[in-house]
Order: sequence, then C-alpha cells, then structure tokens
Amino acid sequence: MAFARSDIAAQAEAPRRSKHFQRMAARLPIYAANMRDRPQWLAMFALGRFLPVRRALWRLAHDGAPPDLSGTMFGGGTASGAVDTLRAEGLFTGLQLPEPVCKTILRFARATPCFANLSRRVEFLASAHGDAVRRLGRPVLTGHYFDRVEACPAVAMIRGDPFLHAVAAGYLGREARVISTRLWWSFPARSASDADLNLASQEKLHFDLDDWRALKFFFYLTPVGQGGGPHVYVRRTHNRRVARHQWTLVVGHPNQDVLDAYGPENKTTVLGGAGQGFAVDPFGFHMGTVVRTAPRLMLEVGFGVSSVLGRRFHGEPAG
Ligand SMILES: O=C(O)CCC(=O)C(=O)O
Repeated sequence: MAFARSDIAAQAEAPRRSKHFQRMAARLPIYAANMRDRPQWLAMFALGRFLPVRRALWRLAHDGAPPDLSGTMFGGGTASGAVDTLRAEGLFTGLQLPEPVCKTILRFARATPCFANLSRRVEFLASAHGDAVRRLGRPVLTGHYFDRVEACPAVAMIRGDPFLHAVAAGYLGREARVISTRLWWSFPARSASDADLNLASQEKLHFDLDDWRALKFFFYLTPVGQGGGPHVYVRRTHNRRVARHQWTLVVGHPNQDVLDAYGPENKTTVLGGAGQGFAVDPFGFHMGTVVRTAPRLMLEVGFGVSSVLGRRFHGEPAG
C-alpha cells in the first residue's frame, strides 16, 4: 500500500508524541511541587514559551543601581559589555575563575559523594564511577551534589560575587536574584539510551522555562575539549522563535529541526580550560553533549526574577 508523505510523517510523529507525554507525566510531581511553592509558576510554565508574552514582561523590568564591583574575583571586562553581548547573542564567554577557587571546588567535589542520574538512591565518589554503574545496573551519565554544594564556601563566594550580580541585574533588571545552584559531574558513557540522554540534558537541543526572565552562569572546573562534553548554544535563539517552537508543550526539539530554523552557523560549541566560565540566557536553545574523554565537572549559578522555589537544586526529586 502506498502512503502519502503526510501519512508517513504522522506515523513517525506518533511514537515521538507518546514519549513526550510519558516524559511530562513523569515530571508531574515536580510540576505539582513548583505550583505548591509558587502558584504563579503554572502561568510562567504555560505562557513563558510565547515571545509576545515574554517581551511584554521584559518591558516591566526595572533598571538596577550602578554596580559596585569592589571585591569581585572577575577582573577584566565590564558588566555592561557582558550585558550587551548577552542581549545580542544570548551567550557571553569571557569569564575566568581564579585558579585557587577552581581547585578548591575540584578538591571538594573529589572528596564528596554525589548522586547518580538525579536520584538520591545511589551515591558515590566520582573516582568510583564504575562501581556506581554496577550498582545501578545502567549507565551513569551524571553525578549531582544537590544541597551538598552548600558545604563548599568557594561556591558561595562565586554565587555572591558582585560581578555576576551586576551582569544579572543589568540583563534581567534589579529584580534579579539567585534561584538555583548546581554542581555536577558528566561521565563518559558508551551505551546511553535516549532516555538516559534526555535525563542528563545531553545531545538534545532544548530551552529552559525556569522563570519569565533568567540567566545562567556556567563554569568548567575541569578542562573541556571536543571530547569533554562541551556545552552547545545556538546563538540569538534567546529572542527568536518560530511558531512551532512556541506552540509546543515540550522544550526539547530535534537538533536538525532547530538548526534548520535558526541557522547552523549560530551553533556554538563552548570549549575551555579549567575555570573558564560563560553566561547564557537559557531560553535560547542549548544542550550538554556526551563526554567521551575525562569526566567534566561543572558549576551552574542560575538567576531569575521570581521568588525562589523550594527545589533550588536542579533535577532534585520532588517531595
Ligand atoms: O550540561 C550542559 O552543558 C548543559 C546543561 C543543560 O542543558 C541545562 O542545564 O539545561
């Protein structure tokens, strides 16, 4: 029997849709917890994907006071330069942690057990990754510290740094506040399934819906070359959206579809040495990539403009 192209496309789409619904169903407890913490969260989650709504709310942002950068650990560029680049590109790559700060966090992470694949069921030291894979019986792509990150004073210093706050206030308005902190390893994994990759936010371009306006600072704490699981960002997608990427319940879309829509030339792979940092507007399409060489340790400090949710630690199970 001959199928019209649209029938074939519809048949290919059906399993993808059902997977999307399964994934969303699995996240229902997290959505419920977010709504309990902040009832307005649902409005943001439903409407925050539409550009006209975002732009209208962005206009309500209030300018911050001129920044006082005394005591910052980030020398060099100006906060306003970083803000201008973020506005134009959605990505700013000019941050560098002082070596002792980077080394302190690395030492902390090596000595502190992390949790496998965003579950508190299996905890392990990064050096015992192979053992965690055996215990869990499936690939372990990530090891998160959740609230344990609070025991590392160097992380608190970065999170409180006046330069990061000045960039956040310049970009998001004076309502900017820290809404999340995340420290995690990405490990090499040879046989990861689609579900494993999705859970680890790897190899699938997506946007985040954490708040009406948000900004994330990422820091590599280990060197990240081509095989080291570099972060990928599609520049200028923080303020562009074709209709099919707005009228959708899901945040992840096939990579080719995203690159066709916004141009492959905007795909940027962020490589860097230990301590290199960058800032992204996470409404732009981005993803982590699979690590093929040595484990990657990454710190993320997220800023938003709404009250902080109870789940301040990325991917933390609800309840
Ligand atoms: O691992 C990365 O580089 C990106 C993480 C990510 O995609 C996310 O936090 O949404």
